Amino acid sequence: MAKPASYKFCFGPWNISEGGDPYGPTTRPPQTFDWKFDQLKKLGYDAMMFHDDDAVPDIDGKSSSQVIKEAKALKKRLDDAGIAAEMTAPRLWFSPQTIDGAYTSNDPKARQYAIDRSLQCIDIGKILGTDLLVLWLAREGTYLRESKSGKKSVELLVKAFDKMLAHDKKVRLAIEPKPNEPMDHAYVPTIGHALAMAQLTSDQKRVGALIETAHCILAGLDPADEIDFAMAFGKLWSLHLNDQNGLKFDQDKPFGSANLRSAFNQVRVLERNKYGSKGEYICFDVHPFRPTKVEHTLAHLDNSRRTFLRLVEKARSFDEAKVSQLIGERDYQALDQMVIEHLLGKD
Ligand code: XUL
Ligand code: MN
Repeated sequence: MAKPASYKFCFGPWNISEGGDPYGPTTRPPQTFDWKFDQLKKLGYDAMMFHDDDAVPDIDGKSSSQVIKEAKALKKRLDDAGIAAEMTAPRLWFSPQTIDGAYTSNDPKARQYAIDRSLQCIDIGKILGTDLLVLWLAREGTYLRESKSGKKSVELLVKAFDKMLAHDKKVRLAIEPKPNEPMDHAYVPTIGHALAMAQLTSDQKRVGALIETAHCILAGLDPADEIDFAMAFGKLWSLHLNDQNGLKFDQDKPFGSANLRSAFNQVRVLERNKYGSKGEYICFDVHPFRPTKVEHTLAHLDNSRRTFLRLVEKARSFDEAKVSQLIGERDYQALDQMVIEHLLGKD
């Protein structure tokens, strides 16, 4: 029998966070990048995700030669530690230039800033050895519908994507949809929207998607179905597994924390579609709960990976022949109970 696939894992420096929320200050001291970097391998992870300013802090105040110098120094550190860079992503939602949106801002100077910063982010990715540019379109949407045109915004997004595709013939864009937060309504809320947008670009083969569990749930959709949908198009190039307790603020809970059955179904479709066989990583976009003590600051990352691996075992030991039999008999009551008892440990 062929050896079952093994998975590669990653997280970003922002996933070791300090517990601040809009209603209160941080609850843990910040950890340095160096400390986070050193924990990665110890936790059994293989790669790190980088916003452009995770890779080069205070990026806006630096000359391009300085940015390149710092990216090269980071690449050396990554190589020395045996850590890969999974992706880079322009963090376009912090800057004063993007208050009214980045690629879809009503201000042409803001749009240019967003594009210039994205092209620079592609260059950083190239130095770090990744061709994957993740685009979470945080401020591409509206607080009030009358302030922008949806059709014009699609055109502006496609124009921005085309500039990125032309800038580097190897780069692949992975759009990370999210329906809301920080915006009231985002222009690219689901995987269907992301893949439809890909069709309008100058090189649709290089435009794909990243699915985040919590973002699917915020859109009222089933994460496993979204994964299946993207993989039916060969377009799932990265994944942010986490969890989310319904239609609330973006919670980024540990994987499986709110809905273990949904987590099982996500793992089952990943297994069925052989996610990872083209080098794709399992990334956990998770955060510690606000009350977490400093000594437990890494538990959410360790736990998410452990839960994932346990669910891989559960997916592999799920009696698929029995499933087919029950489907054939249209005995969905028995199928439902079979899933529950399998997850409870009674096989
Ligand atoms: C925001 C989110 C981001 C992206 C990376 O909800 O998920 O952290 O994953 O830019
Ligand atoms: Mn994410």
